[in-house]
Order: sequence, then structure tokens, then C-alpha cells
Amino acid sequence: MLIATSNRGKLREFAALLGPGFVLEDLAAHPEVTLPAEGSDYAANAAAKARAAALASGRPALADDSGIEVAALGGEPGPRSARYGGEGLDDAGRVLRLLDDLRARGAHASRAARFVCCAALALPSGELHSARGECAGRILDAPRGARGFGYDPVFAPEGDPRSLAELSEAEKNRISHRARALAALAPALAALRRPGA
Ligand code: ITT
Repeated sequence: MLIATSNRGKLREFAALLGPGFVLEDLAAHPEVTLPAEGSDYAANAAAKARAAALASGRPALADDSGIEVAALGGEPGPRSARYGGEGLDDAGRVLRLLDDLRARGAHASRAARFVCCAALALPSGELHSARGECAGRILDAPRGARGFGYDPVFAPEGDPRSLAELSEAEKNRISHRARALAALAPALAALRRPGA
């Protein structure tokens, strides 16, 4: 199965979540695959990425479109999370931009937020399976922790004082939006397991 993402953080999490039962390939092994430009709908974006990868490679392909939604920012950045603040920013720059934008809403603005993940599994036959997962929590005052990727350093999941970047990979993978979406895809993924795995 091809993991259709150019995001190394996602790739690592997909590999850990799927476990040893699958033979995984990444985009480095498939230069014929070009991921499409994204719009503003998670499910449509995830389906487009998985479909493009499955069609070009001839392999089953798993993709996700994900993002962080901040209540006080009207749900922004949402599906635009990877591009928030413009193309010139890296993960750390986007995190600081998010904190600045939230600070500009005032000291009493809600810190409520959630991560959303729509995962899509496309088969070369055209068959498509998709599922959505969410992880609720809040935005911290400042980045904390060095694990994970993206907005993990400023997001604390519900019921935990730590940021996702302070959790071990195994702890994040028990509660994350990506873990929940993949759990819902388990029946479709089961057919792609290695024999005997
Ligand atoms: P691909 O399209 O190649 O998969 P991408 O990074 O562009 O990579 P998205 O368009 O789905 O992927 O953008 C998702 C962004 O949302 C991602 O770049 C992060 O900034 C953020 N994000 C998603 N899941 C996250 C997570 O588990 N932890 C932290 N940030 C996350």
C-alpha cells in the first residue's frame, strides 16, 4: 500500500498506526505520483490525493487531509492549516502566527480547538473508502515539547495538561484524529493485510 503524503510527520504516524501487518511504500518510491492541489473540503481533498496516487501507481493508496480548527478564529485555519500565514512559513512560523492571531482576539477569547482528519483509502479499481476522526482540546499560551509535528506543540488534548508534542508517539496515537479516522477504516484496510499478519 502506498502512503500518499509528502508530510514526514504524517508518514511516521501512519506507519506506527498500521503496524507490521502491511507492506508500505512512500512517495519517494513513486515519482510518477503527483498529489493534486487542495481545496477547502477535507473529505474531497483526501479522496483526491488517494485517488491520484492509486491511479498513477497501480497500488492501493492511503491519504489524509487534516487540520486544526480554533473556535475563536471561526474554525480557522481548518483545511488551510498547512498553508496558514502564507507559503513562506514553516511549522514553527505557522504556530507563532496562530498564537498571534488568537492573542489579537483578546485575553478572554476561547482557547477551544480540535484536530480533524479525513482519511481516504483508494484502490486502483476506483473503489474508495473514507472516514473522519477528531481530537478535541485547547490551544496553549506557548509552544511546548519537541515530538510530533505541525501544531502539536500548542495543542493540549482534552483532559491532559501536556501538549501533543510532549506526549510519546504511542500516547498521541491512542487519541489522535488520525488514529480515530484509521480505526474507522479498519474493515477496509483488513483486506490489504499481508497473508498471515
Ligand atoms: P500532504 O497533503 O502531502 O499529506 P500536508 O502537510 O500538506 O501533506 P494537509 O494538507 O492535510 O497535509 O495539511 C495538514 C496540516 O495540518 C499539516 O501540515 C499540519 O500543519 C496540520 N496537522 C494535521 N495533523 C496534525 C497533527 O497530527 N499534528 C499537528 N499538526 C497537524
